[in-house]
Amino acid sequence: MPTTDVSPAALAAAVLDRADRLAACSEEPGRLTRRFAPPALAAAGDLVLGWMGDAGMTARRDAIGNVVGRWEPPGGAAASTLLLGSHLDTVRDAGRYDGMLGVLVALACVERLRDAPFAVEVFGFADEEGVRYGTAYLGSSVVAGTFDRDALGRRDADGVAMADAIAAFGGDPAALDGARRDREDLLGYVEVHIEQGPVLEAEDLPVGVVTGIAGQNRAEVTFAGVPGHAGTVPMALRRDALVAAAELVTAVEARATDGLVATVGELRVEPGASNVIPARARLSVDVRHLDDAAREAAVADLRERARAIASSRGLDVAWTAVQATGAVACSPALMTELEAAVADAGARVVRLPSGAGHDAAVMSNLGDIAMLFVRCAGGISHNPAEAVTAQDVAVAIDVTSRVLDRLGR
Ligand code: HGY
Ligand code: MN
Ligand code: MN
Repeated sequence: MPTTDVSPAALAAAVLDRADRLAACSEEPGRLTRRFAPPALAAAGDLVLGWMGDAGMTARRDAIGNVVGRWEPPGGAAASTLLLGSHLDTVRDAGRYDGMLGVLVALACVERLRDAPFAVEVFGFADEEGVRYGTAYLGSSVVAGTFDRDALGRRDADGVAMADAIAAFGGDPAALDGARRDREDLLGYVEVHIEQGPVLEAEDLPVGVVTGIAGQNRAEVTFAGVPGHAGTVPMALRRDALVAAAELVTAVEARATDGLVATVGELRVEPGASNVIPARARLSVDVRHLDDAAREAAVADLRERARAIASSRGLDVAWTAVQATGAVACSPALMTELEAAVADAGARVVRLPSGAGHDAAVMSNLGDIAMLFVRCAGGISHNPAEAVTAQDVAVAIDVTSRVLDRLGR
């Protein structure tokens, strides 16, 4: 839906309408779940490719299925490029703005761009959340050249290997290295994203400038005990895998102190019958902190605690480190541009860290990064109640456009 009125307010309305259209692309009826590589993600990517084409961009998919649009200035091939974007995949039962807002605001800024001394590329990354394979940032890690090829063998809950999912999605597992973006012409990467927290609402501000992105560890822990009859095995003789997992879950919560957050979001029990003592319990552990040493110390403590719990209960335990991403600082030079643009747009400047992970953390391997947070209602995210206002989206479009203007001078 190309818009002739390119005012931030008009484009903000288009962004919200497009977010609604993308939200209809779901794997599950009645709620928004769009993991890596199902037809729902293909449909969402096709919509974005169409809008990119309408905006005068050359649009394509890369080897892992990211959608990439490139806008060239009227004068032809530019010597440098600014990267914008965010992700198009979602968590389960997700909100419609986490990721998608950044792609759509970037697209809106291109729609109002008339001239610039550089090109602009907009990325809609195919997998940032890592819901299907447990590893976050599949899309941006391919672009940044940090993709871990060992992950190609990981299997999803249905036993589908990642390499097969990529091929079925139309990508090419053998061409992932070639999809790495050169860094020579890059001005940097700027990502617009909902805050997913309460600070901007508390400050009564539409946008904020991000200082850094917390590091995160993802692990899978499996306790293995002995299945048995729920009615006949005496409590003292049990080797119950789920009770051990429950002990670790409360230990994870107890370890989250001094700015550290830790979460168990997944728990699978086998064989999974009410009258069978659990033989195996597999849980995810997610640990975050802005300070890498604090995060790594907490992971080491929890790993030791899992071993002690298993030992005290006569069980086996396996702790598999799935992924570790260090904390990343945003580029001071790009932050200065964002802060000036926020001030020029008439908003008070506030700086805030990101507890959530973002593709920008991975894109920092290519060069300078910066992020603009947009207020979201109640700070709610990873939840269908996720919401933004058209007014705040208009400010985000205005500020991001001003950043492009400032970088062009
Ligand atoms: O988990 C995160 O921080 C992000 O939503 N991927
Ligand atoms: Mn998310
Ligand atoms: Mn996100």
